[in-house]
Amino acid sequence: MKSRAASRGVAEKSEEPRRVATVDLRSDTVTRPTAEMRRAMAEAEVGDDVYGEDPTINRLEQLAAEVFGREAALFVPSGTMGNQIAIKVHTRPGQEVICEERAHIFNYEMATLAAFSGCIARPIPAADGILSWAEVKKRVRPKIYYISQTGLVSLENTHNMAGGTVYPTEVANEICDAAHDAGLPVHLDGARVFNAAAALGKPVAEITRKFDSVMFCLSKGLGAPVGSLVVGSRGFIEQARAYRKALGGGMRQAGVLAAAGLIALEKMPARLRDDHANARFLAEGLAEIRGIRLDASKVQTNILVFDISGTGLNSAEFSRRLAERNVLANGIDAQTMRLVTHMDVDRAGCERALAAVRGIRENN
Ligand code: TLP
Repeated sequence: MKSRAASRGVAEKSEEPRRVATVDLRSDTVTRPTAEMRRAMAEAEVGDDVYGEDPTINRLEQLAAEVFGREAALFVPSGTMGNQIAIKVHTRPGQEVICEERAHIFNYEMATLAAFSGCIARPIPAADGILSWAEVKKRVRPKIYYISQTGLVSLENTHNMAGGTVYPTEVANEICDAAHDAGLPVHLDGARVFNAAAALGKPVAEITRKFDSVMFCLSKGLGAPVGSLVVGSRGFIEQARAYRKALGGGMRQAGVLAAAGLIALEKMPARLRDDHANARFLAEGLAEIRGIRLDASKVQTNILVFDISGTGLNSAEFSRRLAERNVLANGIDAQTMRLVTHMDVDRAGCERALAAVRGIRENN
């Protein structure tokens, strides 16, 4: 059978031998650029983006603004930088940022909301990572001068560590409307918002319309090697551009990266359903394996998290045994594993991953 690399026209022998042997389900961040992206990168027209003169970045920012129905967009090196710039624009030092307790901005962004924006998180636990206005409302601080004030509400769609869960659009809209009535801006960590849109069968513009700002990643399910965008009003993006520079994110001739990003944004959303079907396939197979606990019906997108305590192994040992069988996956905590499907893992790869897990169970 032709491998994915071969079918995408990549010279796998010389460039990427690992792809053939290993099923890498650690994250959708591990994808490598397609042959078409590599060609576009080689041929990209570039200029100095700090002067606003990189035509490829300008095209990407314009396209992103159009796709999200916004006035403007800003290309940033990473999702983390995009989120943290948005938090900085929306808040003042001494304020609180409401988010779900497993949120990426709170757990995986190096406490930058404290270090850069001078804020603290006000995390809220929520089933499947999906907040409701009823829960958010309880944590909005009363307007009393001697207590810290809420500065921002931040949602994550899809919610990564909750297992790629999707916000029902009405729930997100209600939070945005009510937060706005309370005078609060709402940011969306939409690292995987195209996965959410694919699961809901709606355009990203429709499911994000009420947010004040949205960050989305090109370098996850969309397969670009580097890059994220922040979208919002012209005024918001003007401030964001200054903070991007402050963080060292003025990338000069980064049109070589934006060229791959354009292909990611134009062509790759259409294939995310394949990743979702593969994740569901994996989930259904795993649910049948003794000692593994997961509800396959909850797997809506490309991420699955499952409990392995019934196997008697911790996640470090489980990952090690998977790696021995050429399957890579990470634990979230001692009992919980996360698998993420993406364009470099096909159905045959998922079958091999399932066989590896069955193999582990037969031997322990
Ligand atoms: N997520 C990574 C890890 O950092 C956990 C992954 O492998 O899933 N928001 C969300 C919801 C994310 O999942 C991530 C990355 C980011 C932001 C940050 O993006 P980058 O890695 O580009 O800074």
